[in-house]
Amino acid sequence: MNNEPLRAITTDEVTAFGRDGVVPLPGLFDREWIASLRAGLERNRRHPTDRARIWDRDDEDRTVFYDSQAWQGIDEYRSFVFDSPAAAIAAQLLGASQVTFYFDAVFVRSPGTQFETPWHQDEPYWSVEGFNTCSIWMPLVPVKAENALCFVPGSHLGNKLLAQPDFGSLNPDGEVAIDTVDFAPVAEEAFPDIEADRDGFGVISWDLEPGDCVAFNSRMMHGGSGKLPPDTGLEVFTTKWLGDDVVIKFRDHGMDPDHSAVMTAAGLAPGERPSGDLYPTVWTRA
Ligand SMILES: O=C(O)CCC(=O)C(=O)O
Repeated sequence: MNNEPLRAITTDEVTAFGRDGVVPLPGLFDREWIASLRAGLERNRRHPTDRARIWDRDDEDRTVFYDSQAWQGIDEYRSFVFDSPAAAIAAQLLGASQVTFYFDAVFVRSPGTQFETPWHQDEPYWSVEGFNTCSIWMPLVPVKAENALCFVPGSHLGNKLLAQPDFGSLNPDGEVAIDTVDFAPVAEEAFPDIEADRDGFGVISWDLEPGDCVAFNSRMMHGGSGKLPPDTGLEVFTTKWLGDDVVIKFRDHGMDPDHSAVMTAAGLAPGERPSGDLYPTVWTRA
């Protein structure tokens, strides 16, 4: 399994990440990483954490499975966090002096699932704040651009708090054991209807193969993945990385996943940098 990216990240890719907030990065992870993560995902499906939930289940029992922060119980995820090139890739894109791991999340769609991820930004849900963040979205199976996660380029540069969808409400199987709150009372603006004018918003996505990834800033507007053909499923493994300016912030509304309890139990407080066993600094500039 490769510890360094399979090829060098180009200056153009670093520039695109800063300018657009998102960049596709083909061919960075070898097939052993993909096989290992798929094995981990299979066990994660059999032994979900208490943060797991079904985002959607349709009449034909097709589902979207979600779990997060499973890395401590799944060796393959843990190994990816510490031994894969992911932290170094994030460091290069962010120009960071150190990169801290925040959490992992998986999104698994059974073949033919029509459910599309609602458009949103990540940072408003997080228990941290800061501009220097990098999510690495890795499909573990081939995905076409029309089914992959989509982005509004440059949307990481807006700084208004938009009304985000309540992901806690996504669970047709019953109550979600988390306490999420609607953003509407605190939002300055409604979230724009991206689907109504995809061309106007310049929506982009890419065909991706296992070993490719898309890196994006957590302030990016993204969503729209799904609507799969009947014979095609989608398995996605994501990791979230924090650069230099990110500190803990507990929000009044909508934290999901809400890390405030585990952070507090670990002795971490708002304003501090996430650290310790739960939030390891995996990469530091030599
Ligand atoms: O893969 C998806 O459908 C959603 C991914 C996502 O929203 C994220 O990684 O922040």
